[in-house]
Amino acid sequence: MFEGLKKRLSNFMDSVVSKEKAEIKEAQEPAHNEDKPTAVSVPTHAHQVSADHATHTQKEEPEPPVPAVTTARAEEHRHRTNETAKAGVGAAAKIKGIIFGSVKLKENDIEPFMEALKLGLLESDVNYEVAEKLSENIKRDMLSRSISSKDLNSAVKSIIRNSIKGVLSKQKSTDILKMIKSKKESKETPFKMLFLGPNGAGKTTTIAKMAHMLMENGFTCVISASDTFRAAAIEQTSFHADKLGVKAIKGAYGADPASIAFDAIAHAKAHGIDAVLIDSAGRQETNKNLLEELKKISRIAKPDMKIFIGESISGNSLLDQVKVLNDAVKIDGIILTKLDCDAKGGNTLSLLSELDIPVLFFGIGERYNDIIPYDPDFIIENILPMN
Ligand SMILES: Nc1nc2c(ncn2[C@@H]2O[C@H](COP(=O)(O)OP(=O)(O)OP(=O)(O)O)[C@@H](O)[C@H]2O)c(=O)[nH]1
Ligand SMILES: [Mg+2]
Repeated sequence: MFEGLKKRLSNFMDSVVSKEKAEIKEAQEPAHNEDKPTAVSVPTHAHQVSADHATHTQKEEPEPPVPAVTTARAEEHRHRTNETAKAGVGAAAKIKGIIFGSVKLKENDIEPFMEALKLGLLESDVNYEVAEKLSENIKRDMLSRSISSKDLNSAVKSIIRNSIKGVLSKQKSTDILKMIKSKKESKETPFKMLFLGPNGAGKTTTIAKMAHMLMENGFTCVISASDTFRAAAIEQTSFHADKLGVKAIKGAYGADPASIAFDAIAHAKAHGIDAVLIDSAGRQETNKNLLEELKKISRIAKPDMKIFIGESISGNSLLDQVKVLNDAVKIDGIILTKLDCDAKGGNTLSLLSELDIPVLFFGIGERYNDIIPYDPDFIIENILPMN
């Protein structure tokens, strides 16, 4: 799951951390060496005075007492020498935080990594603007903080995780189950959901998963088999409906999908059913006729939610697909499928950063319960686990 992004981000983190560690080590080594010799390496005036005295007198005279003033000067010199040595250590320490235990990264230090990060994000299907924004955020965070030199690894990781979380958490929270409940309580059932998106993205499977979820939460539902276009689409819907014990409203192949949705809504109203799940034929965003058909279903069914079903593995095209369909019918929510496959994951970041449409669920397999609510922490744990 999110394999590409995961690899890029941990490579980035490892390279920043190992460079910093190497520099800390380098800065520490001279610091240790300087500590020891400074106190003894610089001869004091006191020693020099007594040595000169011994050479010049050539006699075994008792050494005269060192004048008080000389001792004071020697002390002062020793003190100054030690201070100079400390200042040397201090400079290294300031850069790499040996004394204070923290590192302050500098722009020049991290610039090459930021370029590598941006490239890595692009290769993981994050689009250009988002890759730029994200690496700017990460860079700003890195430069603005003192990072604990003892725990560089987790400190750098936290910075990256927080930047990504900023992108992932900006969407408004949308709880479909709550929405269905409140419509039911105000006796305005059914709650209508239209599922749309490209061919093979997982619309019909996701409808079956949603029906299963609704029933598990005590709601009743009916499925509108409104894909009258693709061969075997109606049988596929019936298969799931039968398995789940849910009614599917069907028509003939080639029939008007909007009229089938209309019938399903009428059925739900007549039987006090809580929700209608409307399937639709897969369409490419470039197919004008199918876009018109979608607008018609939307006009007639008046869905409470139009939900785009997109594949997490569809790379950079995902964002464009959503934009075109959003222009056509205004999308209220997104479900990303196939996260169990080897998705690079970057397109999820792009989607959340670029659009103001909430991601509702993730599809993580082919079974009915392979669907989980959108959760930024789930993504972050997947792409850069804390432990
Ligand atoms: N691994 C995995 N497979 C999925 C997931 N969701 C759907 N699929 C599979 O994707 C394939 C296509 O799913 P459908 O539900 O038929 O997709 P669709 O969008 O209705 O397709 P069309 O009706 O042809 O446009 C099926 O084999 C599903 O089992 C998912 O989350 N993970
Ligand atoms: Mg389908």
